[in-house]
Amino acid sequence: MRSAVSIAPLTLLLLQGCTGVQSVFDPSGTEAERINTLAWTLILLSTAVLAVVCLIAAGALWGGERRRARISRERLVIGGGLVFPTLTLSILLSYGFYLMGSGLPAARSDGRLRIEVVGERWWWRVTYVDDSGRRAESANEIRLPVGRPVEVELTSTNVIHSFWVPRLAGKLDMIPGRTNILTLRATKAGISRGQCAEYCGGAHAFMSFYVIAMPPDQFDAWLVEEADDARIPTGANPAAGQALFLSAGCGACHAVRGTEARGTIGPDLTHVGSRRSLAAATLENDADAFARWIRDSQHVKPENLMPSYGIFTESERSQLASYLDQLR
Ligand code: HEC
Ligand SMILES: [Cu+2]
Repeated sequence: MRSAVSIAPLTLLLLQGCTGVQSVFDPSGTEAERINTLAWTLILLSTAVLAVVCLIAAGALWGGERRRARISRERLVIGGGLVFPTLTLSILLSYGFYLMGSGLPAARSDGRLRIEVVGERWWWRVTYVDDSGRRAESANEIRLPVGRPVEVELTSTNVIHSFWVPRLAGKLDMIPGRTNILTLRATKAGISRGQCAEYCGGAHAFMSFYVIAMPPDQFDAWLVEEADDARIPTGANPAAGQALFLSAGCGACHAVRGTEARGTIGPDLTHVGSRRSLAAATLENDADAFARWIRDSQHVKPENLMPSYGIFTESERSQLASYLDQLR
């Protein structure tokens, strides 16, 4: 009894995992809803079977003479031990196939928004491709129009990663030289969190991202802005920050569209200030976080592929930070 009492709070802690931005039990996409239905069907049915088995076992152990005789009859052994499991497992298996089958991508359809996601070490390269073929590159965050199916093309240029947003769909591997297609359809507006689900070395544990599902008209307006070049900095600090950004060589790895920074090794920073997080959901996104990232990136996210920049003075760092922060 005492141990039961001390375990109770722990169970509550576990149950906390059932809600929130990264929970399979709190689906916000068609595919995840299917998985949730299947999971609950299996959990409830297997609980019922377990309860019946426990009852029979209790009868066999502690029941009276007549009950035990009934339990040991061949009918129960063949019926309960052979016919019942074969039948239920076959039905469940077919049900599982049926549910999962309806989640397979339909034939490749034109006019549908595509999002290419490339697994990098240790961040996500995200490119929106609209029906006219126009491309807009971004990183570490995915936006989706609620209710519209979106084809997400997954691949990698290095090692195997795995794309998993539990509230939207099951996980799918990102394999170099292969493109796997996942169809996402968000059913309600809101924020979900995704995580790389295949160990990929170094900073794997810090390879996460947010998915923001928004009403379709807002999404369309957002995508037009996202495809645009970066805004020209106004104000002394951001302007000085931009000059520093270009002269310090950040543009060798990063692109800021509309400037001569065209690097492709690191994330596209054209609209980095408008993202929810920095460095693949490692830091919140504000001016302080930019400054911290620049000075201490190797401490904040050990082994990531951007060097820490100890060379800047504090005021230079804050200029860089104010520049990046206004890249909305
Ligand atoms: C050698 C290549 C390289 C150079 C040079 C470089 N970076 Fe990076 N940077 C990266 C990589 C790689 C990442 C992704 C790190 C991660 O999240 O794993 C990154 C991430 C970032 C991010 C976070 C982006 C996001 O999407 O959240 C910012 C901001 C940034 N760098 C700013 C700078 C600034 C400012 C400079 C110049 C002082 C600079 N970088 C120089 C490679 C570089
Ligand atoms: Cu990984």
